[in-house]
Amino acid sequence: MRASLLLTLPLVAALTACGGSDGSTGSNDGGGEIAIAAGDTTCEVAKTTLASGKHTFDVKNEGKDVTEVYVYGRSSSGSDGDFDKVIGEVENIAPQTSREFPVELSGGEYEVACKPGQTGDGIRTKLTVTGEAAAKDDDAAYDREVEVTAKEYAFTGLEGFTAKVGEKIEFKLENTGTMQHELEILGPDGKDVGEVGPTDPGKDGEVILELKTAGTYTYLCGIGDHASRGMQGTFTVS
Ligand SMILES: [Cu+2]
Repeated sequence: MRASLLLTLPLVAALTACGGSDGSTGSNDGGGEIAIAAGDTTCEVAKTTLASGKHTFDVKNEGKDVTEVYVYGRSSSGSDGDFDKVIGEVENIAPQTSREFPVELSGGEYEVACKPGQTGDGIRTKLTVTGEAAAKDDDAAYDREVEVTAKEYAFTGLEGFTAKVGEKIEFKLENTGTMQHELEILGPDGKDVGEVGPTDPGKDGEVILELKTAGTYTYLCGIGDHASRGMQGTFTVS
């Protein structure tokens, strides 16, 4: 069934589709949402073979814990890579509520992960997408997310964090303290790579940074004397 689908897909149409596809609703599937039932120990995806194009997943949290759902493609190491590249996600789904998220999928293998408690690798379900593969793996907004918590006067979440050269990391800062904090990242040369700027107590912010050079990076809070009080550390990119 998959093979015949591929054969009937005109190559020319597939090649030109990215330039002029006439609408954001253009799912080759006839549209419609794909339901995901996310429980405390289950993650049921209503449809696990899809045509390439834009799809909307509709997540219902049937569990007792706040959950989040990711769609992962393979990492940059290609067909052998782990499923750890974030293609789409939705977070903070309270129990017994539903959230939707759109994902643009090119041909290939994917995994859906439901993460009850919003932690860990999640409960995984394979997803097969028929149609043309993406030209290169630039279709992800970022490769990985790391969650960092800031309060007086320490960061948590970056202990043991390492990255590969060229990885695009979303640093997500959550301020659980009682005053403003920020997360500044300096490259191996000591120059600014980027930052999540001053963030109010109880709020969060994020920045996507491509870690282009190998070496030791420094992170710190640049507000007042927070860095010298303990809000600083390092991680390695290799
Ligand atoms: Cu601070």
